[in-house]
Amino acid sequence: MKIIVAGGDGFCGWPTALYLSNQGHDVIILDSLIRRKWDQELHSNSLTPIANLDQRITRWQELTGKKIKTYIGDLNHYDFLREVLIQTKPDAFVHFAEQRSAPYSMIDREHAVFTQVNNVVGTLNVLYGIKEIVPDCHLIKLGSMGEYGTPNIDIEEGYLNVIHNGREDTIPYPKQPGSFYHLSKVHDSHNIMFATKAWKIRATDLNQGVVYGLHTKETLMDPMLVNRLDYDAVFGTVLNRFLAQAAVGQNLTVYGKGGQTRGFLNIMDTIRCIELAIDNPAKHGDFRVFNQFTEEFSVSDLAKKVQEVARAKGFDPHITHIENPRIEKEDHYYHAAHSKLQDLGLEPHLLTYQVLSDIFVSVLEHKDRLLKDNLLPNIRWA
Ligand code: NAD
Ligand code: USQ
Repeated sequence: MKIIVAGGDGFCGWPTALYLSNQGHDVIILDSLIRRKWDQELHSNSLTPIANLDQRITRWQELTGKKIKTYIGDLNHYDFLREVLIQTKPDAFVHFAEQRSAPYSMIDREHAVFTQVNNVVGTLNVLYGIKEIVPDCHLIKLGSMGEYGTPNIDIEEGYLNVIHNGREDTIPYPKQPGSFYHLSKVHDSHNIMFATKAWKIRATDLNQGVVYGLHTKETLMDPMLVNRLDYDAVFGTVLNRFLAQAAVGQNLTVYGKGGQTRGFLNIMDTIRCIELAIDNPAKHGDFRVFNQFTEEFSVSDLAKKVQEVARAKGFDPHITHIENPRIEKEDHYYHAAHSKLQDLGLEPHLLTYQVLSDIFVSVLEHKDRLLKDNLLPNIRWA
């Protein structure tokens, strides 16, 4: 198939593009490269030294003979997107290309506005582009488990059956997100749902949990193909952050009580879930929603797991409960359905001691690049 991977220079997009290329698909990366500029803005870096996109795809072609075409541009620029769709006529459009950090969206008004415009307008343009140029193209859009928030009832996959005043209906599951970033994902979901109904296009919204790890079979083929790994308090996600903190002898920063529970998945399962969505496309007019995670953990659980793995390697990180910079429940019920991707064939890579230990070893290899000033959070929700 011909597949556009928008956001293909990023943490999830790069290994997905390589994997799909390796499976024989004709892969096209579309990316504005803005993620690299945010590193400059935040005086931050990827823990792993990442090559530029040209070097990456050149190396990939040298190693495998497979060509990945790139288009450098912004989804917010419709003329650019339109031209890419006309030239490539994709069968599937995998959409990772958003500002994905909750703390970044909470820096100030400008960053909140930027995040919502970047994400919501970018996705709206993709919807119009598909309608106008490639109406059969399957949109596979990365949403977030955080769209649902942490309700005191079970979370379903996208929809909820409700009986109200004696009448029954199936409605979109209520959304109670916890940042302007997560809200942008909710707005995207509503726009996609409306567009699929109105224009009979086909879309899958993948409500992904927090991703951990960095390597995949393809990124391990050569140092030039290594994936990025964020550990800073703005873009680093919690488990990768704890591993980086342990590697440089810093405390593991549990925010508040640490009972915050989320769905998690290994980056290797991210790429497989995308493949499953591509291989089993949504029907025209169908707004399909999958919850994309494999296990639930509290933040405190994860800190303890990292502490155990680090101790076995001769480190002794302390777990510290620091004041929570976010407004979120720190002790709550959490039980979310996530069977649809497994029904399609996902075989989860679970967070075993060995898996965690292997990721820790990869983090240790690059620990000298870590900028300690970037570890503690300084963006507050209140
Ligand atoms: P990332 O920041 O590493 O990559 C995103 C990529 O998109 C970057 O290369 C960036 O340059 C590009 N981009 C952003 N805005 C763009 C625009 N307007 N036009 C063109 N390119 C643009 O993020 P990631 O961790 O790879 O996340 C990818 C997607 O998955 C995001 O939509 C995110 O919300 C979602 N997601 C990520 C996680 C996670 O834990 N990383 C979890 C759940 C969902
Ligand atoms: N947390 C800590 N200590 C830290 C960092 C985070 O206790 O040092 C806590 C946070 O307070 C939060 C939880 O860990 O309760 C998860 O935080 P995170 O930064 O790992 O993840 P989050 O902000 O939710 O965002 C990430 C991705 C985002 C994606 C989301 C999936 O950056 O793109 O949408 O995970 S989900 O969480 O399911 O919404």
